[in-house]
Amino acid sequence: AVEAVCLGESMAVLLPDRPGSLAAVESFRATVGGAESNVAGVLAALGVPTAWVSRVGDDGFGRRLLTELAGHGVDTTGVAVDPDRPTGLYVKEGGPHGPVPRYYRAGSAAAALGPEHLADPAVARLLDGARLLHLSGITPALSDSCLALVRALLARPGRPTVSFDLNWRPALWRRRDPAVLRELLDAADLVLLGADEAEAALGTGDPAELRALLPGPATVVVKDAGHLVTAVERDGSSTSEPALAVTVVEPTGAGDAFAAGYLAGTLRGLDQRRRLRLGHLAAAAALTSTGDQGALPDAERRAALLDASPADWA
Ligand code: KDG
Repeated sequence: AVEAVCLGESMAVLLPDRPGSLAAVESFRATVGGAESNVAGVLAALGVPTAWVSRVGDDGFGRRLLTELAGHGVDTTGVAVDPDRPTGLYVKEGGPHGPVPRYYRAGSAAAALGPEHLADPAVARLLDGARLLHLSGITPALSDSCLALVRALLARPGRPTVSFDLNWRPALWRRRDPAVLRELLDAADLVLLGADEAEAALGTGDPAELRALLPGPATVVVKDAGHLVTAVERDGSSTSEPALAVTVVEPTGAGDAFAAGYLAGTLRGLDQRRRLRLGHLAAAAALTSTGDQGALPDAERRAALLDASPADWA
């Protein structure tokens, strides 16, 4: 049975053949991406039966997404195919401060997601059976109906535990009020965010201040710029764990991988320190590979790494 459900839009991704303005790019490599489906793929790789719930267009990019996710062992029975709207697309343009996403996703199949999709029998079955529902701050930025869906999921009677990754995407909030994010995060059970994005979206990246701002969730997990991650409980007690020192090949997907590792550890009943470590391990795999998802060490190696003493760890 499916233990975890990740809901959100995924897109086709076009990677330019050179850094800099798209005006000068001659060719692109096509791949796929999407925060929540990245989490789903890594959860599945970690042995957690996981479904991705979304909508795609009746087009080649949509079929590519379904094939890719199924290839990662993710259940896609909750993904609807929209006959009228396209699969979203984004292009990564190289900017002076790193790659900037250029989105072509307004009016996409996934942007049409709304509360009525919870009545879809395949989606209802997944949500009723799962222990964990993973959402992100991208979905409520996509459309009014997507925001309504996120609200309905959080208010759903008997809903699974909800984890919510802030995933601040300023480009998606230009014409919407991001103040709603605080209300959504506070209604979740577990919140994951980076200190810098929390500063931009919520006005503070400080773990204690974030805890005061978000009294609802049982745990708030804050990743700081130096890659120390701190899980703060409701009573203010906290556990911090540093990231692995790795040579970064490509950072995309590392935050999603961290979330998946942390969530897999939570579902497996690991203690807080090992949850954070499993998050760091999964993030390290993503950081040291070119795709959104890297190859994880096998289960035996993971267990050894999770038990390593801090001196062995760095
Ligand atoms: O976390 C990686 C995602 O940012 C990427 O895959 C695209 O989901 C995406 C988004 O909306 O930015």
